[in-house]
Amino acid sequence: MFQKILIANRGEIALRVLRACKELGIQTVVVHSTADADAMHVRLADESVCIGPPPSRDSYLNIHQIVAACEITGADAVHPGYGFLSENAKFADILAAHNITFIGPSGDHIRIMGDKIEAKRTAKRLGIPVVPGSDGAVTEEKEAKRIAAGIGYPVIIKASAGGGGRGMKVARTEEDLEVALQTARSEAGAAFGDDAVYIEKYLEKPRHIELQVFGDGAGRGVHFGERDCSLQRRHQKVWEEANSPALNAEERARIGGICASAVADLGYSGAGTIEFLYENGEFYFIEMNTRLQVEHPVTEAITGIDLVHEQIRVASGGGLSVRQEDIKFNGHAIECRINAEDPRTFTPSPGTITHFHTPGGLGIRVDSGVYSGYKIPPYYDSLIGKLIVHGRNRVECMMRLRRALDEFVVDGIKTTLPLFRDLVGNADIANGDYDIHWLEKYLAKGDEVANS
Ligand code: MV4
Repeated sequence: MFQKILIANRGEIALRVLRACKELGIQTVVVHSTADADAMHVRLADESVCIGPPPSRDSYLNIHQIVAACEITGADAVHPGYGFLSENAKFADILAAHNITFIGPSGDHIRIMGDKIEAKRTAKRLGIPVVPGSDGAVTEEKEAKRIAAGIGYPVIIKASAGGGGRGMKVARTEEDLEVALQTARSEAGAAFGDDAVYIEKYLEKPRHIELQVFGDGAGRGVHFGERDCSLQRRHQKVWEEANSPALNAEERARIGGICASAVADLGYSGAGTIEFLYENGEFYFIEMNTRLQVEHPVTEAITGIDLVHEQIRVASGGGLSVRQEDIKFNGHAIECRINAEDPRTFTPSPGTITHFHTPGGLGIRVDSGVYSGYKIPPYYDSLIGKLIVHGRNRVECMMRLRRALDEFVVDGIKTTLPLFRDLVGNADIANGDYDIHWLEKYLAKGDEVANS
């Protein structure tokens, strides 16, 4: 087991990882920018190292400074959290070269999944159902038209170096295709320095359902069920739940089994998320994320398993603590992402939190790095906390969530809490009847968040 883990992140996820380390009796080091000297993760860690000025590229993304902080403190492993360097293959490789364990998959696995064409090719080879489309990159208009005619319009053109919604163009007819292909290629070249694009059938009203998987790096793979993350705005998740209101136990076991054996065959190590679009009872792979995700607590709530413990165990060579048959799905969990943003416009609202009071009671978890009197710096992501609610079933979970939202107080800044107070009263949400476009349509109607 590791003696000392360096946490290369900030905010709620730095705290999340700290808690797991403390439970396992592992010493902790955090790195921080000058803007985060007063942050909770700095206060709670055993040691801290200031690694640079506020901009992320000079601090949380500064590989040399982070490696130096490991050498100075004698950390034998790094947990990258999510975002920042968590899916940076070069960072994983550099740590390995310094005999420091990256708590995550190998640089090679990160690299494969970071290239969306390679990821899709790999998924298909491993028996995961993918969206019908081109076999690799498309450059010529003639070829694009032939593929699109084969799968049928509408089609979507995606950047291989994109992901998470960046660099996509929909073509509804053959007339649209030429412009869509050229725009997608030039935008991808400008944004990512790689103009490779691929074509897929465009699914009109899917849900976004993702499978939590784990590999032990030695040929074993398990799945921890799915999360429904369809409620998004501009590719930012807002509300996530486990299980998906759209799936039954048979569908879960089937797609879960496919994902677990794919991860095993790949020799994958650590936590991963296999993202699907789900429409008319069918799953279509879109991407794989090679990190712990923001929304992992809903999976922890329904399985009772600490996924960060599992990451640390696997990275240290101790293997997974569970076999597939030990993983049971109990009840229902919902996560609300509380952002320091205007609930109507989503404009960031940094500043001082004058009062912060979190809900409590059975089935309530709040993961947050902020406190009363804390000043939110303007440099980073606006997530200030996550409310995770668990109930024996979805109805109980929703009742408890409504109550927890009533108790939650965040004064001094604007937050997205009023949006969630509206959503818990909505009939479609109560029925679990939503797709990836539901939230944007709801927000466009503009008659919600009346009492914010
Ligand atoms: C799609 C799609 C429809 N058809 N692919 C957006 C994020 C990126 N991970 C993939 N995305 C999409 N890919 C096909 N073939 C629709 C989206 C999409 C979306 C996906 C998940 C959650 C929210 C979304 C919002 C708009 C578009």
